[in-house]
Amino acid sequence: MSRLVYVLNGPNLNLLGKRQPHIYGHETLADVEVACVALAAELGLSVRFHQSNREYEIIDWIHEAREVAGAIVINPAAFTHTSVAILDALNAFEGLVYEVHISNVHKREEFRHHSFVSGRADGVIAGFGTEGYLLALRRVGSQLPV
Ligand code: CA2
Repeated sequence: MSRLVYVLNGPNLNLLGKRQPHIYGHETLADVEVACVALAAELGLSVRFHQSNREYEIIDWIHEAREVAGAIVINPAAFTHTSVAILDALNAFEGLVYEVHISNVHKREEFRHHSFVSGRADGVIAGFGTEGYLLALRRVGSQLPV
């Protein structure tokens, strides 16, 4: 099983650190990428880190991951609550899937309480800020064979 991990980010996460810091914190997505790449190196993982505002691009990366990756860490952002297409793509991926949310979606509006992706995810992290990505990577590191 490959120790390559796709870290995928959904719509508007390119604004991380630039708006709504009371909800999503001060770190930018570029900061998160740097932290993920550094931790991955420590854990003997490699990372491909992507963000898109377009659902089809996220689906295409999931398809790509099927061929090369052992795990996907995904923050689908608003697509979490709407996208059967992302769920279907993840169901066609055989490796580990961890779902990450920066905020605690269960403490927020009712429409954020349901996730299509959780029906496939092997684990879900919500409300740990951007540290959630690193926690998910640590779990990938301990779950994938060396
Ligand atoms: O808490 C999370 O990580 C979310 O996936 C973030 C999504 C939201 O729709 C989910 O319900 C929970 C929103 C991402 C938008 O990110 C922004 C970051 C900074 C400023 C504006 C938007």
